[in-house]
Amino acid sequence: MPTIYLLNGPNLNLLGKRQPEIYGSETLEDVERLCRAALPEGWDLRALQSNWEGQLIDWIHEARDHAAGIVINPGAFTHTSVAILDALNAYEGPVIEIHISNVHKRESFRHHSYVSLRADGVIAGLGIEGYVAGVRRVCSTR
Ligand code: CA2
Repeated sequence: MPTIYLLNGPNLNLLGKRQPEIYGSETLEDVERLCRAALPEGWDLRALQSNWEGQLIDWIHEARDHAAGIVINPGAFTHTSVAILDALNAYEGPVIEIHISNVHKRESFRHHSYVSLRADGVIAGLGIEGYVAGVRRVCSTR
């Protein structure tokens, strides 16, 4: 069964619990529920969140053999992590980068993304709808 890896990075476990003016009031559980609802028949989702860079990298390595695509919000690692970029470069399927907020409307340090050097698509500023669009895109490119 084709499986999408939905990866969320640091602090995104707080979604819906803090800073609703930036990130909205929906939780990560809501994200997973909406993404599952968007899956075509016969597809599966593996939804994972970690505050640890190495854990995210291990899941990206696992995705090499198990995932039909990766939908990833790397959180602040977006702007810092060559290691996550390297891991994604070793993955062959589609990669969609998601940001809940419009990072380009925010501080300049959020304007650069290492992950965008690999991502096949980048969605920013659509709130949690961006994740659903990312999942739909992976399904339609297969
Ligand atoms: O807009 C996004 O999705 C970000 O990836 C979120 C990251 C931020 O560092 C990026 O620049 C843009 C931060 C995630 C923190 O998430 C929280 C959610 C609720 C409350 C506190 C933090």
